[in-house]
Amino acid sequence: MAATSNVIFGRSSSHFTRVTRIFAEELRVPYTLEVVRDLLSTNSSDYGDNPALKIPVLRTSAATWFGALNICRELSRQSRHGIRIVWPEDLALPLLANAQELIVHAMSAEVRLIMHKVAGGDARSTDQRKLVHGLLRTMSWLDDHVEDAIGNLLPERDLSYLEVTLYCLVEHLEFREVVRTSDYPALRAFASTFARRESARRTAYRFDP
Ligand SMILES: N[C@@H](CCC(=O)N[C@@H](CS)C(=O)NCC(=O)O)C(=O)O
Repeated sequence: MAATSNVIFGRSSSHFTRVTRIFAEELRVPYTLEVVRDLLSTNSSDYGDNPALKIPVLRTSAATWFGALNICRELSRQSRHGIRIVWPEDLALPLLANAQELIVHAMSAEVRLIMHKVAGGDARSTDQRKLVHGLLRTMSWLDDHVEDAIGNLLPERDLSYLEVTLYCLVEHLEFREVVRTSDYPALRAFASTFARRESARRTAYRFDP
């Protein structure tokens, strides 16, 4: 393992944070998790100096990286483990590129729904209802296409950003009780296969104390 001073600012209950932790585990890159306790804070120093007030953030001895994809790429550069990763830009088929787009959209929609609730907003407002409709249709699309999408990923891969983000999304919808995943059997089947990985077991969602 490479000696690093990687600090991930995030939460054990956050899906974007979990994406980076699964990558760190798969890449065998050490890190510590600095828990961001108050997601309503408007002080960027509470978010590892991210001006967007978002997690995750990675701080290394050399630089700071904002956002899950940037962090995964930096972890991959640090890794000596030599695994084959499929990144979003490798997804040339519309099926795969659209799936990746919809997965990240659903993750962001979920964040907006949860933050709205945490801030005491009205769940029946027009924009929130549209968000829920879009999320449910997105989940149905993903359920219809997941088998085909996974089957079209490079067979020789060890890991893909698409699978890690999809796994973190599906588990998170259930964990935060945003959407019942029993309505999406193909997504459940995908998630239960991915859940067998050591990296998934070591990063299970929980609320930080
Ligand atoms: N584009 C960012 C999105 C990160 C994101 O939405 N993180 C959520 C937690 S999972 C967050 O910071 N929520 C607090 C907020 O939206 O105010 C990424 O890919 O990392």
